[in-house]
Amino acid sequence: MNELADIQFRRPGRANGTVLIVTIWVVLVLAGLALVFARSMRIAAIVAANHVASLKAESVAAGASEYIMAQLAGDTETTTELMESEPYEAAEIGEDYFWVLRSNLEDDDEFDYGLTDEAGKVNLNSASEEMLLRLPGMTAELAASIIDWRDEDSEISPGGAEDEYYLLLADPYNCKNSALETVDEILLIKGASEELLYGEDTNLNGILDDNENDGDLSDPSDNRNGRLDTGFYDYVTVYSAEANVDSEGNERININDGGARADLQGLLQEILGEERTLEIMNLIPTRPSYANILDFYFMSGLKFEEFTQIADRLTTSDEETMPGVVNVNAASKEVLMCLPGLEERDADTLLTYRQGSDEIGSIAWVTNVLDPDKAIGIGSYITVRSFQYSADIVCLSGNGRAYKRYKAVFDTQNGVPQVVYWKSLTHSGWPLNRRIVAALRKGQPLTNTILNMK
Ligand SMILES: [Ca+2]
Ligand SMILES: [Ca+2]
Ligand SMILES: [Ca+2]
Ligand SMILES: [Ca+2]
Repeated sequence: MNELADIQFRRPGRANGTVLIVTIWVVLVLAGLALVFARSMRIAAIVAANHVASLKAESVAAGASEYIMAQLAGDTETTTELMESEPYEAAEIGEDYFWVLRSNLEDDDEFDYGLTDEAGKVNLNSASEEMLLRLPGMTAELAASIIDWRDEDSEISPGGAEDEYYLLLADPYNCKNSALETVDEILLIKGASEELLYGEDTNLNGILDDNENDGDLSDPSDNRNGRLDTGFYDYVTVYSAEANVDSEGNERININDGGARADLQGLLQEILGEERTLEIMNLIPTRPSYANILDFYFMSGLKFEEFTQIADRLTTSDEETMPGVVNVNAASKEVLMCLPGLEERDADTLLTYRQGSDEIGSIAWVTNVLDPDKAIGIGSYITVRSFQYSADIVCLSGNGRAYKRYKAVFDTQNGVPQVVYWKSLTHSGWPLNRRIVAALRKGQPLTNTILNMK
Protein backbone atom coordinates (compact mmCIF):
# COMPACT_ATOMS: atom_id res chain seq x y z
CA MET A 1 0.00 0.00 0.00
CA ASN A 2 2.70 2.23 1.04
CA GLU A 3 4.79 1.34 -1.93
CA LEU A 4 1.85 1.81 -4.28
CA ALA A 5 0.94 5.09 -2.71
CA ASP A 6 4.52 6.10 -2.99
CA ILE A 7 4.61 5.21 -6.64
CA GLN A 8 1.24 6.81 -7.33
CA PHE A 9 2.36 9.85 -5.48
CA ARG A 10 5.73 10.03 -7.18
CA ARG A 11 4.62 9.64 -10.76
CA PRO A 12 2.63 12.79 -11.09
CA GLY A 13 5.21 14.40 -8.86
CA ARG A 14 7.92 13.76 -11.47
CA ALA A 15 5.67 15.08 -14.19
CA ASN A 16 4.84 18.12 -12.08
CA GLY A 17 8.55 18.74 -11.53
CA THR A 18 9.25 18.71 -15.26
CA VAL A 19 6.31 20.99 -15.94
CA LEU A 20 7.52 23.29 -13.21
CA ILE A 21 11.00 23.46 -14.68
CA VAL A 22 9.61 24.07 -18.16
CA THR A 23 7.23 26.67 -16.79
CA ILE A 24 10.06 28.44 -14.99
CA TRP A 25 12.05 28.48 -18.23
CA VAL A 26 9.11 29.78 -20.20
CA VAL A 27 8.49 32.45 -17.60
CA LEU A 28 12.17 33.36 -17.62
CA VAL A 29 12.28 33.56 -21.40
CA LEU A 30 9.06 35.57 -21.48
CA ALA A 31 10.32 37.88 -18.77
CA GLY A 32 13.56 38.28 -20.70
CA LEU A 33 11.67 39.00 -23.90
CA ALA A 34 9.46 41.45 -22.07
CA LEU A 35 12.56 43.21 -20.76
CA VAL A 36 14.10 43.30 -24.24
CA PHE A 37 10.85 44.60 -25.72
CA ALA A 38 10.47 47.15 -22.96
CA ARG A 39 14.02 48.35 -23.50
CA SER A 40 13.72 48.49 -27.26
CA MET A 41 10.35 50.21 -26.92
CA ARG A 42 11.90 52.74 -24.59
CA ILE A 43 14.72 53.28 -27.07
CA ALA A 44 12.19 53.53 -29.88
CA ALA A 45 10.23 56.07 -27.82
CA ILE A 46 13.37 58.14 -27.17
CA VAL A 47 14.38 57.92 -30.83
CA ALA A 48 10.89 58.98 -31.87
CA ALA A 49 10.89 61.86 -29.35
CA ASN A 50 14.31 63.00 -30.55
CA HIS A 51 13.15 62.72 -34.13
CA VAL A 52 10.13 64.88 -33.35
CA ALA A 53 12.39 67.40 -31.56
CA SER A 54 14.71 67.41 -34.55
CA LEU A 55 11.81 68.00 -36.95
CA LYS A 56 10.58 70.80 -34.71
CA ALA A 57 14.02 72.46 -34.70
CA GLU A 58 14.06 72.11 -38.47
CA SER A 59 10.68 73.77 -38.86
CA VAL A 60 11.74 76.52 -36.46
CA ALA A 61 14.62 77.24 -38.87
CA ALA A 62 12.14 77.60 -41.72
CA GLY A 63 9.97 79.85 -39.53
CA ALA A 64 12.95 81.99 -38.50
CA SER A 65 13.88 82.41 -42.15
CA GLU A 66 10.32 83.55 -42.96
CA TYR A 67 10.42 85.96 -40.02
CA ILE A 68 13.70 87.49 -41.21
CA MET A 69 12.37 87.87 -44.75
CA ALA A 70 9.28 89.61 -43.39
CA GLN A 71 11.53 91.97 -41.42
CA LEU A 72 13.61 92.68 -44.52
CA ALA A 73 10.51 93.31 -46.62
CA GLY A 74 9.10 95.75 -44.04
CA ASP A 75 9.38 99.50 -44.19
CA THR A 76 12.57 99.60 -42.24
CA GLU A 77 13.91 103.08 -42.77
CA THR A 78 17.43 102.46 -41.60
CA THR A 79 19.58 99.39 -41.50
CA THR A 80 20.20 99.98 -37.79
CA GLU A 81 16.68 98.80 -36.91
CA LEU A 82 17.34 95.49 -38.64
CA MET A 83 20.66 95.19 -36.93
CA GLU A 84 19.24 95.37 -33.42
CA SER A 85 19.87 92.28 -31.39
CA GLU A 86 16.84 92.17 -29.11
CA PRO A 87 14.31 90.37 -31.35
CA TYR A 88 16.88 87.77 -32.31
CA GLU A 89 17.80 86.39 -28.90
CA ALA A 90 15.77 83.35 -27.74
CA ALA A 91 12.87 84.32 -29.99
CA GLU A 92 9.92 81.98 -29.41
CA ILE A 93 8.09 80.09 -32.11
CA GLY A 94 5.40 78.05 -30.36
CA GLU A 95 7.27 76.27 -27.59
CA ASP A 96 10.59 76.27 -29.46
CA TYR A 97 13.31 78.90 -29.75
CA PHE A 98 15.67 80.52 -32.22
CA TRP A 99 18.59 82.88 -32.08
CA VAL A 100 20.28 84.83 -34.87
CA LEU A 101 23.86 84.70 -33.80
CA ARG A 102 26.48 87.13 -35.03
CA SER A 103 30.17 87.43 -34.21
CA ASN A 104 30.84 90.10 -31.65
CA LEU A 105 33.82 91.80 -33.26
CA GLU A 106 34.62 93.82 -30.13
CA ASP A 107 34.41 91.15 -27.43
CA ASP A 108 35.23 87.45 -27.74
CA ASP A 109 33.52 86.70 -24.42
CA GLU A 110 30.09 88.13 -25.18
CA PHE A 111 27.51 86.82 -27.68
CA ASP A 112 25.91 89.20 -30.14
CA TYR A 113 22.63 88.69 -32.00
CA GLY A 114 21.12 90.15 -35.14
CA LEU A 115 21.44 90.21 -38.90
CA THR A 116 24.78 90.85 -40.53
CA ASP A 117 25.01 93.47 -43.26
CA GLU A 118 26.83 91.87 -46.17
CA ALA A 119 27.28 95.27 -47.85
CA GLY A 120 29.44 96.29 -44.90
CA LYS A 121 32.10 93.80 -45.98
CA VAL A 122 34.90 93.53 -48.51
CA ASN A 123 33.63 91.72 -51.61
CA LEU A 124 36.09 89.03 -52.69
CA ASN A 125 34.88 89.34 -56.28
CA SER A 126 35.34 93.09 -56.74
CA ALA A 127 37.99 94.20 -54.24
CA SER A 128 41.32 95.20 -55.73
CA GLU A 129 44.43 93.25 -54.75
CA GLU A 130 45.44 96.22 -52.60
CA MET A 131 42.14 96.05 -50.71
CA LEU A 132 42.39 92.28 -50.26
CA LEU A 133 45.90 92.69 -48.87
CA ARG A 134 44.57 94.96 -46.16
CA LEU A 135 42.33 92.22 -44.73
CA PRO A 136 43.51 90.92 -41.34
CA GLY A 137 45.90 88.00 -41.83
CA MET A 138 45.76 88.12 -45.65
CA THR A 139 48.93 86.91 -47.39
CA ALA A 140 50.39 88.23 -50.65
CA GLU A 141 50.14 84.70 -52.10
CA LEU A 142 46.43 84.35 -51.36
CA ALA A 143 45.53 87.89 -52.50
CA ALA A 144 47.27 87.33 -55.86
CA SER A 145 45.70 83.87 -56.18
CA ILE A 146 42.18 85.26 -55.53
CA ILE A 147 42.70 87.69 -58.42
CA ASP A 148 43.82 84.82 -60.70
CA TRP A 149 40.97 82.59 -59.50
CA ARG A 150 38.31 85.11 -60.47
CA ASP A 151 39.85 86.73 -63.59
CA GLU A 152 38.99 85.24 -66.97
CA ASP A 153 42.53 84.98 -68.27
CA SER A 154 45.10 82.30 -67.54
CA GLU A 155 48.06 84.61 -67.01
CA ILE A 156 49.69 83.95 -63.68
CA SER A 157 50.14 87.14 -61.69
CA PRO A 158 53.21 87.34 -59.39
CA GLY A 159 52.57 84.98 -56.48
CA GLY A 160 49.24 83.85 -57.95
CA ALA A 161 48.10 80.62 -59.57
CA GLU A 162 46.19 79.41 -62.63
CA ASP A 163 45.47 75.95 -64.10
CA GLU A 164 49.17 74.93 -64.01
CA TYR A 165 49.02 74.86 -60.23
CA TYR A 166 45.54 73.40 -59.66
CA LEU A 167 45.89 70.61 -62.23
CA LEU A 168 49.01 69.28 -60.51
CA LEU A 169 47.30 68.87 -57.14
CA ALA A 170 46.80 65.30 -55.84
CA ASP A 171 43.07 65.93 -56.32
CA PRO A 172 43.23 68.17 -59.39
CA TYR A 173 40.68 70.75 -60.52
CA ASN A 174 40.63 73.76 -62.83
CA CYS A 175 41.22 77.36 -61.88
CA LYS A 176 37.69 78.81 -61.84
CA ASN A 177 38.34 81.95 -63.90
CA SER A 178 35.09 83.48 -62.72
CA ALA A 179 33.51 84.95 -59.61
CA LEU A 180 33.39 83.13 -56.27
CA GLU A 181 29.88 81.95 -55.43
CA THR A 182 30.40 81.39 -51.70
CA VAL A 183 32.91 82.66 -49.17
CA ASP A 184 33.98 79.09 -48.33
CA GLU A 185 34.98 78.61 -51.96
CA ILE A 186 38.12 80.52 -51.05
CA LEU A 187 39.42 77.30 -49.47
CA LEU A 188 39.94 75.95 -53.00
CA ILE A 189 42.33 78.80 -53.80
CA LYS A 190 46.10 78.50 -53.52
CA GLY A 191 47.44 79.86 -50.24
CA ALA A 192 44.07 79.68 -48.45
CA SER A 193 43.52 77.69 -45.27
CA GLU A 194 40.85 77.33 -42.62
CA GLU A 195 43.34 78.95 -40.26
CA LEU A 196 43.53 82.12 -42.39
CA LEU A 197 39.77 82.21 -43.00
CA TYR A 198 38.30 81.26 -39.60
CA GLY A 199 41.30 81.70 -37.28
CA GLU A 200 40.77 79.99 -33.92
CA ASP A 201 36.99 80.42 -34.06
CA THR A 202 36.31 77.17 -35.89
CA ASN A 203 32.71 76.90 -34.61
CA LEU A 204 32.05 80.44 -35.89
CA ASN A 205 30.29 81.73 -32.78
CA GLY A 206 32.58 84.71 -32.14
CA ILE A 207 33.39 83.34 -28.68
CA LEU A 208 36.63 81.94 -27.30
CA ASP A 209 35.49 78.40 -26.46
CA ASP A 210 37.52 76.11 -24.19
CA ASN A 211 38.81 73.97 -27.07
CA GLU A 212 39.89 77.15 -28.87
CA ASN A 213 42.17 78.10 -25.99
CA ASP A 214 43.82 74.81 -24.98
CA GLY A 215 46.65 74.64 -27.49
CA ASP A 216 46.76 71.25 -29.18
CA LEU A 217 44.87 69.39 -26.45
CA SER A 218 41.75 69.41 -28.60
CA ASP A 219 40.88 70.66 -32.08
CA PRO A 220 41.48 73.30 -33.33
CA SER A 221 45.11 74.09 -32.80
CA ASP A 222 45.32 77.47 -31.03
CA ASN A 223 47.92 79.65 -29.34
CA ARG A 224 46.34 79.44 -25.87
CA ASN A 225 46.77 83.17 -25.30
CA GLY A 226 43.33 83.77 -23.78
CA ARG A 227 42.17 85.76 -26.83
CA LEU A 228 40.22 84.68 -29.88
CA ASP A 229 42.54 85.22 -32.82
CA THR A 230 40.11 85.35 -35.72
CA GLY A 231 40.57 85.02 -39.45
CA PHE A 232 39.10 87.36 -42.07
CA TYR A 233 35.82 85.41 -42.40
CA ASP A 234 33.68 88.13 -40.78
CA TYR A 235 35.06 90.84 -43.06
CA VAL A 236 34.45 89.29 -46.47
CA THR A 237 31.47 88.54 -48.68
CA VAL A 238 30.62 87.51 -52.23
CA TYR A 239 27.01 88.74 -52.12
CA SER A 240 27.08 92.55 -52.02
CA ALA A 241 25.80 94.25 -55.18
CA GLU A 242 23.46 97.12 -55.96
CA ALA A 243 21.72 98.44 -59.03
CA ASN A 244 23.19 101.70 -60.32
CA VAL A 245 19.93 103.62 -59.78
CA ASP A 246 18.86 106.26 -57.28
CA SER A 247 16.88 105.45 -54.15
CA GLU A 248 13.62 105.89 -56.11
CA GLY A 249 14.78 103.33 -58.66
CA ASN A 250 15.39 105.92 -61.42
CA GLU A 251 18.36 105.83 -63.75
CA ARG A 252 21.17 108.10 -62.58
CA ILE A 253 22.77 110.88 -64.55
CA ASN A 254 26.28 109.98 -65.68
CA ILE A 255 28.24 113.19 -65.09
CA ASN A 256 31.08 111.92 -67.32
CA ASP A 257 28.70 111.56 -70.26
CA GLY A 258 28.84 114.79 -72.30
CA GLY A 259 25.42 113.89 -73.70
CA ALA A 260 23.85 113.99 -70.24
CA ARG A 261 24.85 117.62 -69.65
CA ALA A 262 21.31 118.89 -70.19
CA ASP A 263 19.98 116.34 -67.66
CA LEU A 264 22.50 117.51 -65.10
CA GLN A 265 21.58 121.13 -65.74
CA GLY A 266 17.90 120.28 -65.34
CA LEU A 267 18.56 118.54 -62.03
CA LEU A 268 20.63 121.44 -60.70
CA GLN A 269 17.94 123.94 -61.73
CA GLU A 270 15.32 121.93 -59.91
CA ILE A 271 17.28 122.10 -56.68
CA LEU A 272 19.37 125.27 -56.89
CA GLY A 273 17.61 127.65 -59.24
CA GLU A 274 18.75 129.32 -62.47
CA GLU A 275 21.55 131.59 -61.31
CA ARG A 276 23.43 129.10 -59.11
CA THR A 277 23.06 126.40 -61.78
CA LEU A 278 24.76 128.59 -64.38
CA GLU A 279 27.64 129.29 -61.98
CA ILE A 280 28.19 125.58 -61.49
CA MET A 281 27.68 124.53 -65.12
CA ASN A 282 30.41 127.00 -66.08
CA LEU A 283 32.87 125.06 -63.92
CA ILE A 284 32.06 121.72 -65.55
CA PRO A 285 34.30 120.93 -68.54
CA THR A 286 32.65 119.95 -71.84
CA ARG A 287 34.43 116.58 -71.70
CA PRO A 288 34.33 115.71 -68.04
CA SER A 289 36.29 112.77 -66.60
CA TYR A 290 35.58 112.74 -62.90
CA ALA A 291 37.03 109.81 -60.94
CA ASN A 292 33.73 109.55 -59.08
CA ILE A 293 30.97 111.76 -57.73
CA LEU A 294 33.09 112.97 -54.80
CA ASP A 295 35.67 114.20 -57.31
CA PHE A 296 32.80 116.02 -59.04
CA TYR A 297 31.73 117.52 -55.70
CA PHE A 298 35.15 119.04 -55.00
CA MET A 299 35.60 120.30 -58.58
CA SER A 300 32.09 121.65 -59.09
CA GLY A 301 32.11 124.29 -56.38
CA LEU A 302 28.89 122.86 -54.93
CA LYS A 303 28.27 123.46 -51.25
CA PHE A 304 27.90 120.40 -49.03
CA GLU A 305 24.18 121.06 -48.48
CA GLU A 306 23.69 121.42 -52.24
CA PHE A 307 25.62 118.30 -53.14
CA THR A 308 23.89 116.03 -50.60
CA GLN A 309 20.57 116.80 -52.29
CA ILE A 310 21.74 115.48 -55.66
CA ALA A 311 24.47 112.93 -54.80
CA ASP A 312 22.05 109.99 -54.98
CA ARG A 313 21.05 110.99 -58.53
CA LEU A 314 24.58 110.99 -59.95
CA THR A 315 27.03 108.38 -61.19
CA THR A 316 30.25 108.15 -63.21
CA SER A 317 29.58 104.63 -64.41
CA ASP A 318 27.51 103.19 -67.25
CA GLU A 319 27.30 99.83 -65.51
CA GLU A 320 23.82 98.69 -64.50
CA THR A 321 25.07 96.96 -61.38
CA MET A 322 27.78 97.98 -58.98
CA PRO A 323 29.17 94.85 -57.38
CA GLY A 324 30.84 94.93 -54.01
CA VAL A 325 30.60 98.60 -53.05
CA VAL A 326 31.09 98.90 -49.30
CA ASN A 327 28.38 100.50 -47.18
CA VAL A 328 30.35 103.10 -45.18
CA ASN A 329 27.47 103.32 -42.74
CA ALA A 330 27.68 99.64 -41.87
CA ALA A 331 31.33 98.63 -42.31
CA SER A 332 33.43 97.60 -39.34
CA LYS A 333 36.73 99.30 -38.60
CA GLU A 334 38.66 96.43 -40.19
CA VAL A 335 36.64 96.78 -43.40
CA LEU A 336 36.99 100.59 -43.51
CA MET A 337 40.74 100.08 -43.22
CA CYS A 338 40.65 97.97 -46.40
CA LEU A 339 39.42 100.97 -48.43
CA PRO A 340 42.24 102.39 -50.58
CA GLY A 341 44.41 104.98 -48.86
CA LEU A 342 42.70 104.85 -45.45
CA GLU A 343 44.70 104.48 -42.27
CA GLU A 344 43.58 103.35 -38.85
CA ARG A 345 42.91 106.88 -37.63
CA ASP A 346 40.77 107.59 -40.73
CA ALA A 347 38.67 104.53 -39.93
CA ASP A 348 38.36 105.68 -36.31
CA THR A 349 37.23 109.20 -37.33
CA LEU A 350 34.71 107.77 -39.80
CA LEU A 351 33.28 105.52 -37.08
CA THR A 352 33.03 108.34 -34.54
CA TYR A 353 31.43 110.72 -37.04
CA ARG A 354 28.81 108.28 -38.32
CA GLN A 355 27.62 107.43 -34.80
CA GLY A 356 26.69 110.97 -33.98
CA SER A 357 25.59 112.30 -37.35
CA ASP A 358 22.28 112.49 -39.14
CA GLU A 359 23.97 113.51 -42.41
CA ILE A 360 24.88 109.98 -43.48
CA GLY A 361 22.13 109.70 -46.10
CA SER A 362 24.61 110.01 -48.99
CA ILE A 363 28.27 109.13 -49.38
CA ALA A 364 29.04 112.87 -49.29
CA TRP A 365 29.40 112.70 -45.51
CA VAL A 366 32.86 111.19 -45.76
CA THR A 367 34.07 114.53 -47.14
CA ASN A 368 33.37 116.05 -43.71
CA VAL A 369 35.88 113.69 -42.18
CA LEU A 370 38.50 112.90 -44.81
CA ASP A 371 40.67 115.29 -46.78
CA PRO A 372 39.69 115.59 -50.47
CA ASP A 373 42.40 113.20 -51.75
CA LYS A 374 41.34 110.44 -49.40
CA ALA A 375 37.63 110.99 -49.97
CA ILE A 376 38.06 110.86 -53.76
CA GLY A 377 40.32 107.80 -53.30
CA ILE A 378 37.49 105.80 -51.75
CA GLY A 379 34.59 107.48 -53.62
CA SER A 380 34.31 104.71 -56.23
CA TYR A 381 34.20 101.93 -53.65
CA ILE A 382 31.53 103.11 -51.24
CA THR A 383 27.78 103.34 -50.87
CA VAL A 384 25.27 104.09 -48.10
CA ARG A 385 22.84 101.36 -49.06
CA SER A 386 22.55 97.64 -48.28
CA PHE A 387 20.61 94.95 -50.09
CA GLN A 388 22.14 91.73 -48.75
CA TYR A 389 22.00 90.42 -45.21
CA SER A 390 23.14 87.19 -43.65
CA ALA A 391 21.84 85.32 -40.63
CA ASP A 392 23.35 82.55 -38.53
CA ILE A 393 20.14 80.89 -37.35
CA VAL A 394 20.35 78.68 -34.25
CA CYS A 395 17.18 76.70 -33.45
CA LEU A 396 16.40 74.67 -30.34
CA SER A 397 13.38 72.47 -29.62
CA GLY A 398 11.47 73.56 -26.51
CA ASN A 399 12.47 70.37 -24.64
CA GLY A 400 16.17 71.00 -25.36
CA ARG A 401 16.45 67.66 -27.18
CA ALA A 402 17.44 68.86 -30.66
CA TYR A 403 19.02 71.85 -32.31
CA LYS A 404 19.74 72.96 -35.86
CA ARG A 405 21.98 75.72 -37.12
CA TYR A 406 21.95 77.32 -40.56
CA LYS A 407 23.84 80.09 -42.29
CA ALA A 408 21.51 81.98 -44.61
CA VAL A 409 22.01 84.91 -46.95
CA PHE A 410 19.09 87.06 -48.08
CA ASP A 411 19.08 89.36 -51.10
CA THR A 412 16.51 92.17 -51.23
CA GLN A 413 17.52 93.70 -54.56
CA ASN A 414 14.34 92.62 -56.31
CA GLY A 415 12.14 94.14 -53.64
CA VAL A 416 11.07 90.72 -52.36
CA PRO A 417 13.76 89.17 -50.13
CA GLN A 418 15.14 85.91 -51.46
CA VAL A 419 17.28 83.25 -49.86
CA VAL A 420 20.44 83.05 -51.98
CA TYR A 421 22.43 80.79 -49.66
CA TRP A 422 21.42 78.18 -47.08
CA LYS A 423 23.94 75.90 -45.45
CA SER A 424 23.77 73.68 -42.38
CA LEU A 425 26.20 74.51 -39.59
CA THR A 426 24.65 71.95 -37.22
CA HIS A 427 27.77 69.77 -37.43
CA SER A 428 29.87 72.45 -35.72
CA GLY A 429 28.13 71.82 -32.40
CA TRP A 430 25.82 73.80 -30.12
CA PRO A 431 27.30 77.32 -30.36
CA LEU A 432 25.58 79.06 -27.43
CA ASN A 433 25.74 78.56 -23.68
CA ARG A 434 25.20 74.88 -22.79
CA ARG A 435 23.14 75.87 -19.74
CA ILE A 436 20.34 76.91 -22.09
CA VAL A 437 20.03 73.32 -23.34
CA ALA A 438 20.42 71.91 -19.81
CA ALA A 439 17.65 74.15 -18.44
CA LEU A 440 15.17 73.20 -21.16
CA ARG A 441 15.93 69.51 -20.71
CA LYS A 442 15.07 69.84 -17.04
CA GLY A 443 11.85 71.58 -18.03
CA GLN A 444 12.98 74.94 -16.59
CA PRO A 445 11.91 78.17 -18.30
CA LEU A 446 14.54 80.25 -20.10
CA THR A 447 14.91 83.12 -17.67
CA ASN A 448 17.17 86.13 -18.29
CA THR A 449 19.50 84.75 -15.64
CA ILE A 450 20.05 81.61 -17.70
CA LEU A 451 20.28 83.54 -20.99
CA ASN A 452 22.86 85.98 -19.64
CA MET A 453 25.02 83.37 -17.91
CA LYS A 454 28.59 83.04 -19.09
CA1 LIG B 1 42.44 83.43 -64.15
CA1 LIG C 1 34.30 79.85 -30.91
CA1 LIG D 1 42.67 73.68 -29.21
CA1 LIG E 1 44.26 82.76 -29.18
